[in-house]
Amino acid sequence: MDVTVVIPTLNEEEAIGEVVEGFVRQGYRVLVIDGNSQDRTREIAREKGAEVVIQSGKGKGQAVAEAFEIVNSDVVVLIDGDGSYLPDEVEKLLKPIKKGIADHVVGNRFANYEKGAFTRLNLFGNKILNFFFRLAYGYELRDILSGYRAMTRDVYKNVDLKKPGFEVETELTVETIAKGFRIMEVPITYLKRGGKTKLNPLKDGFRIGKTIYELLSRYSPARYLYFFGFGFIVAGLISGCYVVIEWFARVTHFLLAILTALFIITGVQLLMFGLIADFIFRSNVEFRKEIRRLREAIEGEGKRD
Ligand SMILES: Nc1nc2c(ncn2[C@@H]2O[C@H](COP(=O)(O)OP(=O)(O)O)[C@@H](O)[C@H]2O)c(=O)[nH]1
Ligand SMILES: [Mg+2]
Repeated sequence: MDVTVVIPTLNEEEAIGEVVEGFVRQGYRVLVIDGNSQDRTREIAREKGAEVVIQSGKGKGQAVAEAFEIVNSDVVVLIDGDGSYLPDEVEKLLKPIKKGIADHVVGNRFANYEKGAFTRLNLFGNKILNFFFRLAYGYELRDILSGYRAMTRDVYKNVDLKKPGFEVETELTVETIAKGFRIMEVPITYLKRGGKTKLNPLKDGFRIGKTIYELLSRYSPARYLYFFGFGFIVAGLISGCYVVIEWFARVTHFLLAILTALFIITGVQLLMFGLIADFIFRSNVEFRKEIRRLREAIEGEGKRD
């Protein structure tokens, strides 16, 4: 299996050498995609044996998308250049892909993290965003924002990355499940980073939350509609109870009664639309899976001939 390690960097001179060396030592090809660092990042990376490219745009997301266009190996490993992940643990990520049981493997940092690797705000934000993700998408994942992952060519060539910045991990995760690829998590170690973080916990945290929500309407429209429909029905039930209680006390609220009916009808309609959307979405995913399976079967035949 031909593997390329992709490392997006922005002023990571403190740690990049060790990260690149850790992979080169194991015989992997390393591509550093740099955001025009103002320190010695590129020089050090080259010295240690990485290929270095300067990204054409701005942000980690843009850098990753560009790297995915340049690379064409069977598998891509994505990792931060800040020394917070261990190159020696890469086998853990590659194993499920080699075994053929996953297309995208994410290193779960919560399994084993060094004290101080997450700030308190960071830990809290991560937990909230992961919880929000599980609620919205119904996928049992614990660390959607991890920066250490491995993907097959099928995945990294097919994901649509539109966001420039730190929303990239969210997009990678959502795109993978929406397109019917198999994603799984494996426990990894997470260390305190060398150098300063480029992520602003509030601003980027908010952007990530917004991305989880936005992608939901595109990829799990059913749940999006269920949320709305459920809201309308609850509102209808509350105003309905009020109308009925008042009616027993011989007070009739005509307007509120009409509003109640509208709330409930709208709510039920939305649930029905959700059901239909869910059906279309699911069969779409199934179709993609089936097409991929067929293509693999045909390619397999071709090789045998
Ligand atoms: N090429 C490129 N890399 C970036 C940019 N912003 C951050 N990075 C790199 O992306 C990786 C993750 O960023 P980091 O600050 O560690 O975020 P955190 O892990 O979420 O705290 C690091 O290797 C950064 O150097 C950017 O604009 N361009
Ligand atoms: Mg980092």
